[in-house]
Amino acid sequence: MSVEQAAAALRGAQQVVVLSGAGMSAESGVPTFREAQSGLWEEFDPSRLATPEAWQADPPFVWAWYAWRVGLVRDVEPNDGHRALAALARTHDVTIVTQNVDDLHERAGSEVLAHIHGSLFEYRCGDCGVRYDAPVEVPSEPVERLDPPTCQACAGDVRPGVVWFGEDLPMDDFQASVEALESLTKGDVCLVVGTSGIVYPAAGMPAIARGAGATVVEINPHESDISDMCDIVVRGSAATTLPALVAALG
Ligand code: BV8
Ligand code: ZN
Repeated sequence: MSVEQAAAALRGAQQVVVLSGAGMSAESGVPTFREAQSGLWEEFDPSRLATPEAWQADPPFVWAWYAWRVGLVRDVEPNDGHRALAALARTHDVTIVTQNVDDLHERAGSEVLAHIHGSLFEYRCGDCGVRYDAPVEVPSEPVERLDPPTCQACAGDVRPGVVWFGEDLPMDDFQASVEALESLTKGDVCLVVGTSGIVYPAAGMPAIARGAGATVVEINPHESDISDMCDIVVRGSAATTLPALVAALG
């Protein structure tokens, strides 16, 4: 029933803003932040690793984790959920805002307005901030430590181009996302896919869509911190629900 409700909401929508979280990529084989990590990283808590303090304390340790994640994302494919969103954009005005640092939306053919928590595939100097565009070595086997590249401008350590806990979001991306949500009106839809709704300010975005008059639809197999404020809740996974939703649109 809820897929039909969501399809009915989408049918009338002029604009659709998608807010995706780690659950969007789960069925591609990319672990979410809440799931236990695999292998070498099993005993480490991502929210302790994704911080400036962890980086300052031990750059090779944090760099090794990101290099492992780069390799993991390079080795997987977008799933049917990513592809369904790309298909939806052929009939609807779809704007994607993602918390994910992978490139699976893009590899499925979607345009992404904003990676509000940055990208695994962008790097910059941790000291002088200069972008680092040279190829990054990804070890074939997970390693516990790996020296980060050296900045060509100041010899500082190159860091991942992601937003760590306690760091500000990239202002342009964040601003563009808020503007897209605020531009929604009654009858439009905000699709919230695969996020626990725990991390702010991303978790506050569905409320902006609701405040603008849009219908908020959650696609998540489990309850999240934003389920209560969604108009329609579809308890299902991204890779099964999104294709069903697009198919129901006819
Ligand atoms: C900020 C990039 C202003 C890195 C990420 C104290 C000090 C400083 C800040 C704070 C503080 N207290 C609170 C804060 C704010 C903090 C915050 O919100 N903390 C939380 C923990 C309370 N936020 C920040 O720090 C942000 N910056 O506020 O700047 C500022 C500046 C200085 C001081 C104060 C404020 C920056 C946050 C960005 C952190 N970076 N990622 C990297 O990837 O390494 S966050 C990371 O976790 C993800 O990007 C994502 O956003 C977040 C949560 O992950 P989800 O995507 O939701 O995934 P999760 O695993 O949680 O859940 C998966 C969901 O999918 C589940 O619901 C599951 O049911 C569902 N699912 C599973 N399988 C499927 C599925 N769904 C569909 N299909 C499936 N198959
Ligand atoms: Zn530098």
